[in-house]
Amino acid sequence: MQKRGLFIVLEGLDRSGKSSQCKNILNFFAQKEMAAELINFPNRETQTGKMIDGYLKNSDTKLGDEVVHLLYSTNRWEMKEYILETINSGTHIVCDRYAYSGVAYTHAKGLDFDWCVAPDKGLPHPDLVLFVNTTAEEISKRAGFGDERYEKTEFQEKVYSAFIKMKDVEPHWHDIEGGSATIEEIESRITEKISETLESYSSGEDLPT
Ligand code: T5A
Ligand code: NA
Repeated sequence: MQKRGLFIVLEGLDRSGKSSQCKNILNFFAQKEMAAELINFPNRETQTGKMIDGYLKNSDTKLGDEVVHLLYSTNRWEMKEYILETINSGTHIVCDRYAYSGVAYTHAKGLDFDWCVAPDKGLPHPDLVLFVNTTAEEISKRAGFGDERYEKTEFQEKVYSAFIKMKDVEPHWHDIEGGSATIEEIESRITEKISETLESYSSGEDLPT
């Protein structure tokens, strides 16, 4: 029986290096001759994604915090079947941000934690959530920081605290020490954890719930 693919999520603050690491993970799988695909949220290509993109790039766009939260969640629900089909066909998924970002960013705006969690309940559950743990102060020094709506140090500090809250409620959460580590150092921490997971999950196993 063919083994299903792993569903791996990368999380972290803006500019924490998630996209760079996602590419590294794809290379890691390619070297092992394993099929893997990259997806990312927000998926700016879909109907809801275009609304989110406009909201992020243009600070004049007025959408209530609840509306934005539900758009982000819907944007994930649009991809539910695709995620399940891909994994069940034996292809690994590397996912740049997921429901954890959804909760962290909206909770950071002051909305109730449980309310933030609710709309994503029932989505495919990842095997591994890799949190690139880099603080707001560290990322504020990076290239491009400040280009989009949420890229303000004070707000990123709140997002960071909200991510830390999720550690306690997500059993598949793994901190990857970011900080002053180089892209290569972070990459080796990530691939070590993925190698471990590849060995420990068993054939035909369903996604964790
Ligand atoms: N959002 C998202 C919500 O509010 N709710 C949700 O439900 C979801 C899914 C857009 C925004 O949407 C919010 C969160 C975001 O504010 P996005 O499109 O994923 O989300 O945007 P970002 O996460 O901001 O993407 P970035 O490209 O800005 O950040 P990455 O992917 O974390 O970082 P990356 O790899 O592009 O690197 C950024 C820079 O840092 C350097 C890189 O070379 C690059 O210049 N860098 C490092 N420098 C030093 N040391 C390292 N270790 C480095 N790693 C990378
Ligand atoms: Na950004």
